[in-house]
Amino acid sequence: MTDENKTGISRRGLFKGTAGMAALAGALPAGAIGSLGLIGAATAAAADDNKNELKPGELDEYYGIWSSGQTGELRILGVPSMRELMRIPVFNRCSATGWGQTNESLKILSDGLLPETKEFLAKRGKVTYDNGDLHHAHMSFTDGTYDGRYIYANDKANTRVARIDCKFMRVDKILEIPNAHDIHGMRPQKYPRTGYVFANSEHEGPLINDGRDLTDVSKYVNVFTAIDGDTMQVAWQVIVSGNLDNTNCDYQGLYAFSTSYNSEMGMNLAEMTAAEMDHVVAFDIKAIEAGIAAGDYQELNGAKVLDGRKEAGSAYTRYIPIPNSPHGVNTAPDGKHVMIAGKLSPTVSVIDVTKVPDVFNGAEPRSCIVAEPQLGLGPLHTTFDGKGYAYTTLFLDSQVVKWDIDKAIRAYAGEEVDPIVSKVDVAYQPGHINASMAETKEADGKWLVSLNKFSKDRFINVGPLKPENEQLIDISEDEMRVVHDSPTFAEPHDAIMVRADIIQPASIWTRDHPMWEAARQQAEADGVDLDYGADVIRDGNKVRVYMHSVAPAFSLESFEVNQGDEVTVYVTNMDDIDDLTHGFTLSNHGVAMEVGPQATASVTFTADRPGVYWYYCQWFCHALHMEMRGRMLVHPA
Ligand code: RUQ
Ligand code: CUA
Repeated sequence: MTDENKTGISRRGLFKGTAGMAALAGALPAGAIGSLGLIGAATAAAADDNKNELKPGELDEYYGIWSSGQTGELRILGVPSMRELMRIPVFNRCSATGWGQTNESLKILSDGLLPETKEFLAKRGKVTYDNGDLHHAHMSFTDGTYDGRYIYANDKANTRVARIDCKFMRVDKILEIPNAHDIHGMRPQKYPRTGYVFANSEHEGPLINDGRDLTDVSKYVNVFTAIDGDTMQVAWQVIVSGNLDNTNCDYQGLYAFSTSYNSEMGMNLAEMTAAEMDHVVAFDIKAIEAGIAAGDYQELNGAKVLDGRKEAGSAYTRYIPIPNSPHGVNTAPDGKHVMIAGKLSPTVSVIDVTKVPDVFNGAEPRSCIVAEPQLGLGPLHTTFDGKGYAYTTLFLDSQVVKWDIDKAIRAYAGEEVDPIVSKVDVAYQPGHINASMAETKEADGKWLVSLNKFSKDRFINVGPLKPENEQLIDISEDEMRVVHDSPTFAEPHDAIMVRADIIQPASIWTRDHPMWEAARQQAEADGVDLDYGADVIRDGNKVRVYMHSVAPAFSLESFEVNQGDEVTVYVTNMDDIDDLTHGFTLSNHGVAMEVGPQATASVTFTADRPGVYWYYCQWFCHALHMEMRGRMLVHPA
C-alpha cells in the first residue's frame, strides 16, 4: 500500500468530473505525475479482503487467455492471481519448445500459407514467417457461451488466423487470409456455435495485389472474412468501403459488425481523420449465405468474394454512421446491445440488434442506435458484468467508467438520468478491457482486467522499454476496486477470462495424435518402431535417427553421421507420467525441442561441422537429468 492510499484520498476523488485534467495527467511524464501526488490505485477500501491473492497451492477460478501482441505467442494466466501459467507459441519462433523449428510445427506453420507466400519464403530458405503480432484471442462458442474446444487468434503482422486446440493447448491450424491486409479485429460466431470466425482486414489495397494500381487509391478495397472455424478454410469474403478495425457479432447468429476508422480511405493522418462521421459496417450473415448459394460472387485466390461496398448498395451490408474513428465493438451479454467505442469521440454508440433488420429493410441506418452516452475522453473498449452495467476504458482519461446501459438508453430518449455510475483511475492509458465470462451470456461480474498501454512509474525502472500494466479490478461490489498491478511483455491487446471448469486440457499427449502422423509414416517406411526406436537409417546422404526417451536416458547414447549429411532426429518421449517433459538440445547446431510425455518431435538439419557434439535433455526431468545426454559424432568429409 502506498502512503497516498493510506491517507484514504483516492485519485478518483481528485479526478471526479475533471476529464480535462485527467487527460493532461495522461500526457505528462511519469515524474510530473508523481510530483503532483497522483500516483496510486483507487483506494483499497477493503484492503484486508484480498481475495485475488491465492495462497501457495490454491488454484485460480478462471483461465485468463492472453494475447501477447508483438511477441506472437499466447499466454495463459490464472485469474484472479494473475500468475502467468503458460506461454503457447503461435506465430513466433520459440527457443524453449522448438516451435518454428520442429518438423511438426513447421508443417502447421506452413500448410495454410498462400502459394505465393510459400514461394516468397522459399527464396529466403524458409517455410514460414517467424514473427507475428497476436492481438485478439477468443474461444469458440456453443449456444452463446464458451465451449472449451478452441482458441482463435489473429496475426496482424502477416495476415493470419491460428487455432489452438484446448485439449493440448497447442496450435493445430494456421490460415493465411487471401485478399486481405493485416488481420486485426477477430471474433468467433457466438450462436448457434462457432461456426464462423470473423476477421477484419485492417489496411486497404488493390483487390488483385500483384503490382497493378499501386498509387491509384480509388482502386483500394478492404475485405471482411468469415473463416469456417471447423475446417479453418475461408468460407466467404465481403468487399467493403472504408477500412476495418474491430469486429463482433450478435447472440442470434444473424449479424456481424465491424468498425471503420478510415471511412475516408485516406492514406495519411489528415485524410484519415477528416470526416466528422465514420461508420460501423453491419453484415447480414443470412443474406451473404444466400448470395453465395445464388452464385453472386467472384472467386479470387481460392475465396468466394461478394461485393458489399457502400456504393454497390448490396443486400449484404449496411453502413451505420458513427462519430469520428470508432474502435472497439463489444456485444453485451443481454443479447441485445452492441457497444461501439468512439475513440476520438467521447461517446459509446449502442446498437440494438433487434432494430438492425429494419435498417436492412430500408430504415435510416442510425435508427438502430438507442443510446450514445458521453463517458469521457478516448473510449476504446467495453466489457460487462451481466447485471446491466457496462465498463468502458477511457484511454486519454486513464480511467475505467462504469455505466448503466438502461439509463443510457433512457437518457438518449430524453429522460434526465445520468448513466455514469463511477470511474476508477487506472495506470495508465487503457486499451482493451474484459471481465470474467463477459463476452458470453454467462457474464458473472466478478473480475475485470484493464489492459493499460503504459506503466510509466508503476514498477522499478527496467530501462527505456517499459512493460505494459494490466490491472485487476474487483467488480463484485458496487465500487470498482483496483486490486493488482501486473506487468506484461510485450503488448497484450486483449484477454478473456474463461471459467476454469470449461477448459479440460489433457495432461499427456496421445500416441495417435495427428502431429506425429508424418513421423510415424516415415518410421513405418524405414521399418522402425517410432515408439521405441533406437535406430539410425541411412538413405543416401539423408540420415534418420530414431530414439526414444524414458527418464533419465535417451535410447541412443551416440550416433554417427558424415559431414554434409542431412540429419533428421526423431525423439519420442515414452514416459506417460504427468509433468514428465523431456527435451532434445543439440549443442552448437541451433537445435532444441521440447518433447512432452507421449509426444514425438523431430528436427532436420545439416551436419556440416565435423567433431563431437553432445545432445542433452533441456527439461529438468529426473535426479539424473544432467546425465540424460548423448553424442553426435560427425566424421569429416
Ligand atoms: S485493438 S487496444 Cu484490439 Cu484496441 Cu489493440
Ligand atoms: Cu529428460 Cu531432463
